[in-house]
Amino acid sequence: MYTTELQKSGPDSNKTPGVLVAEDPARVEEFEARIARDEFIEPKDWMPEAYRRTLVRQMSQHAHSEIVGMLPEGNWISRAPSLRRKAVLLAKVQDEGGHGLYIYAAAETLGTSREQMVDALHSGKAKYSTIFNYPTLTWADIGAIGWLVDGAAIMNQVPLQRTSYGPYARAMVRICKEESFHQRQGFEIMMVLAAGTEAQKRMAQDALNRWWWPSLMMFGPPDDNSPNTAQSIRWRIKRETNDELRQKFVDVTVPQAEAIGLTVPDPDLRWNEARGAYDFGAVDWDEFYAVVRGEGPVAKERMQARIGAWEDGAWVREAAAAHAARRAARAEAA
Ligand code: FAQ
Repeated sequence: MYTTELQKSGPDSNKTPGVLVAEDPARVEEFEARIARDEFIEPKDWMPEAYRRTLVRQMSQHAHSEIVGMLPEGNWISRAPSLRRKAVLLAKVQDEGGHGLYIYAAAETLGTSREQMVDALHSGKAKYSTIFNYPTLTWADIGAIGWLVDGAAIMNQVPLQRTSYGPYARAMVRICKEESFHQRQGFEIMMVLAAGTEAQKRMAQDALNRWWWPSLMMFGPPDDNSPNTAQSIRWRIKRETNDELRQKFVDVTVPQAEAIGLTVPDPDLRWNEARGAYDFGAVDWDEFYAVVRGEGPVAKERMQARIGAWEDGAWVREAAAAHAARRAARAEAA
């Protein structure tokens, strides 16, 4: 029985954090059988409280990542080198905003409000992906983000199309299609720069050098140090582990770098014939945990931008709520 250890609050006492309440074993058994049959769990279905909390944690972090992830690229819309690049980047950044909204909406079906999730982000209680705490210094960084960051995001999100919670899985279907376009536009930027002047090629290589290791960190800590993976795999929330996905990403991306004449900044990288996969060097996990703790190079700027945008947008939320209330009152009167 998994629930008793994880259970911090039961369905009847879930406002009391820290209270250990066992779930009804018959309901848990039925829930586990549904998971084993690969059925989707839907919002009105019974679910263990720990399953619900795990989903809210992962989905809200995921939604926050999409929204915070708009900032590094948004920063380059006004400086894109051509009208075509500007239009494409604008569309991409808007897509990321849309992804955040789908996932927030899916998370709300678990009984948490958008305000609660946003408040957790702004107060530092909720995490967002470490990758968005690094600065975008040159135009090539926009290529590197599309190629590597969206590439890593797709690798992680394709299996999430079969995650066990229905609304999350369905949101992922559209998101993956859009991420695929994002990855290609990033790769195309890198391809053009890598085939350009010496200075452009240097710029592309420098972006790859800076974004490679943080991209590998996106997959989370190694499996033997990942407190959530085992249970999330049992619940089929995660379909593949952090290390499995990281390996797949390396295997797919290294030949892409070679194809455009760029060098992956890892002296230990080599093809392992026996494994049919690349061996790669050690990720700097001290850096990862420092960034998770909020010590990333531009972490403060990112949070200031998000909090500022939320405060500046208050009048829009108020006006929309007033409009909805007036419409509802009119409909009731009619
Ligand atoms: N950054 O036990 P695990 C994108 C935390 S979307 C920060 O392995 P889990 C699109 C983790 O929360 C990118 N924190 O955790 C885009 C946990 O802490 P907690 C986001 C991290 O959940 C592209 C602790 O470490 N994608 O990029 C990170 O089983 C371009 C222990 O870790 C998703 O969120 C990290 N990298 O596995 C947008 C996908 N890794 O919460 C704009 C959905 C781990 O217990 C531009 N999420 N932590 O306090 C997932 O698949 C999982 O949540 C993982 C982590 C794999 C991220």
